[in-house]
Amino acid sequence: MKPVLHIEGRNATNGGGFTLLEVLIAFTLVVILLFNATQLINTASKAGDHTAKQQELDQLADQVIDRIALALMAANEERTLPANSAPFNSDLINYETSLGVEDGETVWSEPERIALDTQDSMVSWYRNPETPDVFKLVWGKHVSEMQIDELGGNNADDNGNVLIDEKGLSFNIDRSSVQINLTLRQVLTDGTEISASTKTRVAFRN
Ligand SMILES: [Ca+2]
Ligand SMILES: [Ca+2]
Repeated sequence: MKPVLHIEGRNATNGGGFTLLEVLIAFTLVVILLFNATQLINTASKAGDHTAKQQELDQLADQVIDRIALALMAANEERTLPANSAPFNSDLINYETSLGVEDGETVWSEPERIALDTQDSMVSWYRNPETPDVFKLVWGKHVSEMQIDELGGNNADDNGNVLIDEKGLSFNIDRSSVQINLTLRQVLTDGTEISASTKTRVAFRN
């Protein structure tokens, strides 16, 4: 003989079940809890994304300024233009490096340039700039138009760093060294803006 399965149900009439109202309230609570949990996960994941992007941008700023510094270390003080000192500064630098000595004479490299291209927010390196033989390499992207808290074109030092109207990439030479300031800026897909600033001073070796 087959076993018979008895399921004892409860209903509102005998006082032991759930009313429709109770079910609705429970359902609403579950929906609210799920919504909050989802929001929390989204917020956490966004914060994680921002941290990762910020770290990437910080790293990029360090890499770009290291590359510029390495190039300018080999430059010659007297063959570096414009030779401006703070508060004056420039978003490009022209220089030549010593390749060695031949018959008692120093042999100089072809003219080189490192410059900010504000239209593309890039920093580029050039060999033989402004000639038909120009050779260009992009060294970094996301360069900010201006340094943080600096307003352009007002002939004033708005961010209190001694430099006037300095761009996202700026050079100012003090006798035998050059200070490089670099600020990168990036707008993320959710509209948040992040930035990374770094600076260094390089002594000319030649
Ligand atoms: Ca300034
Ligand atoms: Ca200014």
